[in-house]
Amino acid sequence: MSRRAPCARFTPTRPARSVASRSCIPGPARRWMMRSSTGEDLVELSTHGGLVVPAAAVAALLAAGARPARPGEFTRRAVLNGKLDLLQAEATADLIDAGSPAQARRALHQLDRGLSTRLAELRSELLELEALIAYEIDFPDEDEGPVAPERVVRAWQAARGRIAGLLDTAPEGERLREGALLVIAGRPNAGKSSLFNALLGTERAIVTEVPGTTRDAVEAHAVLEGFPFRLVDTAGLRESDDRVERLGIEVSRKYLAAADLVIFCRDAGCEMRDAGSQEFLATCRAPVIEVVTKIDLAVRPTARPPDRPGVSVVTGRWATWSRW
Ligand SMILES: Nc1nc2c(ncn2[C@@H]2O[C@H](COP(=O)(O)OP(=O)(O)OP(=O)(O)O)[C@@H](O)[C@H]2O)c(=O)[nH]1
Ligand SMILES: [Mg+2]
Repeated sequence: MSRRAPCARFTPTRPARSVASRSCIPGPARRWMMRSSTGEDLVELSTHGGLVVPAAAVAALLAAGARPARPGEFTRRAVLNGKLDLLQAEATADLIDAGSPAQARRALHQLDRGLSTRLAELRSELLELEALIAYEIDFPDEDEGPVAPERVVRAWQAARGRIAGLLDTAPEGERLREGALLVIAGRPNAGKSSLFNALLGTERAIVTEVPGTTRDAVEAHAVLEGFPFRLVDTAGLRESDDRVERLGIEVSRKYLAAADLVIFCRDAGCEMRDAGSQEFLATCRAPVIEVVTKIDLAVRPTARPPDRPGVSVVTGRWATWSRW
């Protein structure tokens, strides 16, 4: 294929003939594009749809010496040719792996050089700072006089502020990529597994009326309101003589220590805060959403906080206390 002017396109008037089978590759369009995403010359062949025609076209190309691209090969070529930077290449993989709209949005933002631009700006700020300091060290007696200390301080503060901003958004990025760790905790029989299943939309965890049913943490990925979560159902928190249950509670505590967000379930029937729950809520580092469960069984009392959310997996209702 010869090199043509940028963006030149070539559409043959007659269908091409395959090398291997001499059969016809009918196609509405074949074209060369010079401004390709990889930065390399590219021939794009369009065939009619279906199974046979595209397969015949691919077979003909393979017979002529072509080979299928390896996974990520075009992105790699784009990086090598300076069309994408490494962060954009990573964003391409993130976009392909995106399991939620929020992840896709973030990957697209990065493909659009979101983080790359911020890093480029930081780089130039650091270079300016370095130049100011180097000037002061190397040429303290130059005619132009010393660099004003305020200028160095301003440059330093700008760079430091940008680094702090990047560090601030890093955990958020990590959560979006991996899914925020959302742990469902509470006393035994509080309805944790039922809520877990309802959020997942599938019967993933065992539910029974026996307190202490869940003995190990059950983890699943979920997309809630467009955001990815690692949802974890845990063993109910209580003092227990049962060795297996104690081990399960230990696992619960480990998850709770690592949680990004905790849903603390409280059975509407026994809603008064017990000492254990109080202690837990006081020591939990992650934000805690207290949820009153089984609201279909509750009789509405008068003196309750109006803003605590309540749920019933039986009726499918989710409401704040004031609306029960
Ligand atoms: N009426 C009613 N019953 C519920 C509701 N949610 C859970 N239950 C029942 O409450 C009991 C305990 O539910 P689970 O979801 O197993 O409770 P848990 O907190 O996971 O219990 P453990 O695993 O033992 O700690 C079961 O019999 C459920 O059917 C609800 O919203 N309404
Ligand atoms: Mg359970």
